[in-house]
Amino acid sequence: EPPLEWWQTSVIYQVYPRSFQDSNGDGVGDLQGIRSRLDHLEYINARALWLSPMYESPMRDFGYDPSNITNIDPIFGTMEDFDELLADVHSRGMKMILDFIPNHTSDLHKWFQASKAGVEEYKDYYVWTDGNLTANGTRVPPNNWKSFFGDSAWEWVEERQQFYLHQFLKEQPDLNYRNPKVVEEMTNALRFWLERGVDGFRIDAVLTMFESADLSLNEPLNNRPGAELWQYESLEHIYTSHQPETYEVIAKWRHLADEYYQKDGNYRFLVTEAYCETIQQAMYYYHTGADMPFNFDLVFLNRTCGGDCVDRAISNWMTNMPIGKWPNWVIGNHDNKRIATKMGTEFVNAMNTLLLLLPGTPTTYNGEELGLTNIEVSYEDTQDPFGKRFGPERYHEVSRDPPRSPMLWDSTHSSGFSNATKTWLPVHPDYEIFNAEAQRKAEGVTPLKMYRDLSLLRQEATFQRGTFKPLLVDENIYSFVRELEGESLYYVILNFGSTEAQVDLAEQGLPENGLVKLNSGDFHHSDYNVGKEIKLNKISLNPG
Ligand code: ISL
Repeated sequence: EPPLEWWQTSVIYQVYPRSFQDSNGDGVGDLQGIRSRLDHLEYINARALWLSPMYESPMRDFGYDPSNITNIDPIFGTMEDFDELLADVHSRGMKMILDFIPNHTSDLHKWFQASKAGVEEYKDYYVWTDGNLTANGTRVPPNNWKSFFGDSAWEWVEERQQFYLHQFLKEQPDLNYRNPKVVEEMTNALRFWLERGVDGFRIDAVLTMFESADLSLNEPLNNRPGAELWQYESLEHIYTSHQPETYEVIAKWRHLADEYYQKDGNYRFLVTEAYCETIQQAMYYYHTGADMPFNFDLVFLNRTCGGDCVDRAISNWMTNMPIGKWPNWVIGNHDNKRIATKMGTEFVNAMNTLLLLLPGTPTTYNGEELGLTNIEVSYEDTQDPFGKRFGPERYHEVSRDPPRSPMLWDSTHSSGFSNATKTWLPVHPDYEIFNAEAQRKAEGVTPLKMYRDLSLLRQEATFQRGTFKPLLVDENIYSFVRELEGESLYYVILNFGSTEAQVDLAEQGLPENGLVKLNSGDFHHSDYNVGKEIKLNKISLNPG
């Protein structure tokens, strides 16, 4: 067996730069701030840092709308700050993954400005169309395509007398990947960052990179829940999502990444981001040349999900994954509610246990290692453009602000995140008692200490390379075995029910009076019942 690469053995830790650490007192996090918090990544044994966008941007979508993808936004610092952060990451033996946004740029990007003005060279950098002419002489969009953030995906431009496509905000025009110049420009941008020394990319919103060239109508869907609130749900996006041409572009980026790998022996990692309706769609991205597509199956679990439901989510990926590919798990990110809010705080440790002990690469969104809950953000304080669209009555149903609140470091002003009087999003109200420092120093088990221990345990060969087999599964219990012959065997048993459960593993074909003795070497804290003997036919487990 080939040795595992760094992206297989590391925990990937997502840092949302606006909310991690502010170093200059403007209430917004920045690169020097992140640099000053690298000890935290070491503490939890996260060896790869995925940096959400820090590119120059008007911040209509908080950086996912870059106006220059080879420059740093001044709110986050300078290119020098970036180089310093990267150097520090590398000097700790850690890796850095950038967020790469191929689908669109900001409307303020110089390419779009030139395209809008009809400058020959840039005319076809974006997706333009005349639209249809109505009887009364007005132009209307050519089809029913909807933007992810609502309404038509087409925006009229007086200057050019044409519509352009935007699958996200109208300030995020879609690039035209049928133009080889665009592929070349974006490939050069990747090269720019590879030359600076980054170790990989998270490729954003790959599902929308291509649209069918003949602008076919998307299929209307009747009665899908949420469609009245969110127009995007009223269509099946057959012609605007998951187009096969995506494969070729990502394969090209794989070649580029491999060029660098061959040069210096440091593997360059690619992970794609695409929410999929079917598991087949999700698996398609394993074949694009990316090392893996993010697996969002655990992101959508909620409080009503018991052991069997957890098992379905996990088996879905494990049984459909192409042979020879590598699994991965995600429980949260900057677009989704916090896991503690979705599942309840009592399931934080259970979720982090799944994340870290299942086979494959875990990705943790900053704050999930603390079991942070969503914050409530008033409509006045709402920042997310997606949330704002829905108005004061319903913004909370979709707003992505609640999981984007600042990291909680300690009990000082703004939890040590910033010394500004007002931070860009409110700091969680519980920060005085609930923060990283408190969880590190506490006597008993805390989500942070538990996370750290599991993350260290995950370094054992059995968790890296061992087999995986679901064991007892019922409406409460989800359990599995990790085994590496000649090394060790682990049972991981979790109770996703609401009351204490008695588990009899003897019924699962294990020796009736088998005893498991927890080995003190595995854990650092006394509270894990280290040394206590557990009978396999009588295990009592509290929920979580
Ligand atoms: O948010 C989602 C589901 O909860 C997604 O459908 C998401 O909009 C989509 O996967 C793309 O997300 C990414 O690109 C967006 C940006 O707003 C998101 O923050 C980013 O993660 C546009 O660049």
